[in-house]
Amino acid sequence: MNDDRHYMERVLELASRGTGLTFPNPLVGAVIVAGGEIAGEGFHAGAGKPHAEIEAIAAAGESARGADLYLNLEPCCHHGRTPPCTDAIVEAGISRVIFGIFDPDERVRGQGARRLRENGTEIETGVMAREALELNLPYIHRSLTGGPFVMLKLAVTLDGRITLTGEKYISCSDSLECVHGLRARLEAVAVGSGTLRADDPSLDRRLYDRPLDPPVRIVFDSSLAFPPGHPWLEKGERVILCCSEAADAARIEELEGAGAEVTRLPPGDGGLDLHAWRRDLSNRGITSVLVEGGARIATSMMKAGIPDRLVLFHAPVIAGAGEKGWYQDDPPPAFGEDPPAVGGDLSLSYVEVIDGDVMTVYDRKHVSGYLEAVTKEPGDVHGID
Ligand code: AOF
Ligand code: ZN
Repeated sequence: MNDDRHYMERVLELASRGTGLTFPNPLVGAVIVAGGEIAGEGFHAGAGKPHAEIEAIAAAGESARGADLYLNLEPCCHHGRTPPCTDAIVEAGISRVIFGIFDPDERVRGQGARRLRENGTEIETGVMAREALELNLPYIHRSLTGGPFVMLKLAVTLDGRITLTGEKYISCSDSLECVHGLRARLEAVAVGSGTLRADDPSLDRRLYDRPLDPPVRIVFDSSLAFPPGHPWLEKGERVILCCSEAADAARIEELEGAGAEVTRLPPGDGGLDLHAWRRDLSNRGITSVLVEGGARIATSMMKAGIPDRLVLFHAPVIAGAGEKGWYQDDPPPAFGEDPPAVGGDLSLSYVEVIDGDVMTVYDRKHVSGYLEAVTKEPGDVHGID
């Protein structure tokens, strides 16, 4: 393995320590290398806290002068909640900055790299870009589109069912841990009220490898059956209930009084208008959502073309026709009629074997295009504009 890859792996490891803590900010790690040795490290631990570069520069002290700085993301050059990292890098005398991907935040977009070059810092980009993109995919999506990143995840049997009578879980325990990892990476989790009633899920991150607060819970609940005395509300956790415009005003008041946020959505195919839902989440500042079913919500999501990524955990079991399929083709197309084109621009992104299960990850076309978007230097680097 070459040195750049070696140090970038460490950067990614450090960056992921911020998992679940940095919304709406990205995960960023930093490693300073002087004379072939790591002289300082850092990571971004939360919005408003110091950026990874600043932590690493503080740890390296004087040895940062003339050293190399490795980062997964282009350094910022703007005054946000914290001052620009580019200034700190120049001031510390770092001579070379190696980063994975450009920061698509419109306040950065190549200007961080440009600022450093103008100050005589050598720049290298694209090291482990694919991994750097994957780590911050929700952040990249939100920066490029303005909307939340929506991932639809389902555990299915070999015959595509999502229920198995007598079993709470279809997938193996390692897959379950993997799901808690997804919940940690995304800000919110969404389910339909049917799933909530049937499974009484915790929708927390308890199997993640360190303690994390639960994600924001979103429930599709047209008629507001959600109980105002639900433990999530009693513990003061954030809950967003999505109901129809016809929902009872007194019930809305009662649930809001119990601490829930309630959003009334216009009707859409199979229930509520999911495009309006996505806009509403954006207005509430939600950056990413893991949609965990059930079948009704999964089907509506697919029909409306909402999920940016689809993740299926396939368990090696056949459930049979008595169990529920994840996609509810209702009514089924007549013989000889083409099925509706659903999820037409999804393509396989990668596959992972997880103990006895197989995880397949499909991305929409725009998501597959992000690698090019974050590795190509944005704008004009020669200063003509
Ligand atoms: C970096 N290193 O560790 C992070 C960066 O509100 P602020 O000041 O924290 O700025 C947030 C923006 O800064 C965020 O949108 C992204 O562009 C960048 N985050 N950049 O160089 C870091 N967290
Ligand atoms: Zn910064």
